[in-house]
Amino acid sequence: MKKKLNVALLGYQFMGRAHSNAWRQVGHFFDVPVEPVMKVVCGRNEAAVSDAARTLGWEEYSTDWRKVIERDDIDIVDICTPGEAHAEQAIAAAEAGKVVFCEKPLGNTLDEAVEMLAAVERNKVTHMICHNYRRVPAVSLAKQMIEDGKIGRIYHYRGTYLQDWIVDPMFPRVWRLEKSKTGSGALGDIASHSIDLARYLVGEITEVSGMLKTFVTERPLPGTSEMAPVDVDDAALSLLRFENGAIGSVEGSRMAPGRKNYNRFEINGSRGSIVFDLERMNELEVYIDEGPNSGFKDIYVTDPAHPYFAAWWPAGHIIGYEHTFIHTVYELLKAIDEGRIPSPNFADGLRNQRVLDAIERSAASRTWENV
Ligand code: SOE
Repeated sequence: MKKKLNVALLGYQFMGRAHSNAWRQVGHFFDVPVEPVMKVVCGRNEAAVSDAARTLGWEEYSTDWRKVIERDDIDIVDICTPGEAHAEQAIAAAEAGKVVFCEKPLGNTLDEAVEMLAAVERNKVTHMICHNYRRVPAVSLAKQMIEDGKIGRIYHYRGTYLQDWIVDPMFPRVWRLEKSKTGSGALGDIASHSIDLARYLVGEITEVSGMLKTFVTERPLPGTSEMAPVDVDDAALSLLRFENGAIGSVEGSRMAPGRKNYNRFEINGSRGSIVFDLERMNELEVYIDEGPNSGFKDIYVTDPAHPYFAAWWPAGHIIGYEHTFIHTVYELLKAIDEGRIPSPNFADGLRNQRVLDAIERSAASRTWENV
């Protein structure tokens, strides 16, 4: 019989729901080496968290995450709370010897991220950050192709992550628009994913020249007409220099009408190019230079031979956003079983946060900044 590991989920809103679904489904589709048990979900509001436990499939609920982390029967702590709670919760979980799985960005500040990595290393616990887009089959395929040298030496990375959910100036000032709760705006929330993909696919970023912009500086507090300041960026834009000589750019904006979850990258190398767009996530556009008749081709990444697809449906039966979390959790379970630290982990989270911090410094100084 497989070893069972009890999971505690902190936070049950959007990301918590995606993670709950992953914990529930992973063992149905993948041959998991250890079996996760959805033990307890935590939240501040008792009525809402008890409802979440019932609808999302958790055995128990609690309004006290500290007590849950102290429990001997909890093995994995999954952190899906707003950024302001990440550091305290992750450090407490590490001190209690738990596996720590944390949403991005790692902390609200660089200092928090430094402390979080130190805590998991000091306590020798398994740790992972949830940059789920690495686990889109088309993105994993892009990684394989780059590693196999298919597009040669990489010259350019262009990462673009655009959304439009706050274009309306009367959209309320929710927690994602408050620096004390979330650290930064589009920069940490979505550009951080493009930065993670840049690091995963191209390499380390060493220098940035960044710009941040808040177009709508006041918004109504939720449920009222009282206006409150917005102190995070609506849009973040940066040029990048990579250690391996490549150059690139990253853009995150929530002010791009019509762009719902447009997480796109284009990579150009000496022998070809690769393009990915999350809004067509089962496809990868690839150009390999094969002489005058070369052209971009669309690879339909749904074949059992493609990453993760053997676990799903026959070719052509597409998968979606939620599958990326299932794949991420599967990678975590394999790493736990094999006694190794999975990827991406808190060291990646810290490295990402150093890039975010450098972009903020550069936006303030209006000069290039080292990461
Ligand atoms: C924000 O709108 C958000 O939900 C991010 O927080 C997620 O990380 C991203 O994957 C989708 O957009």
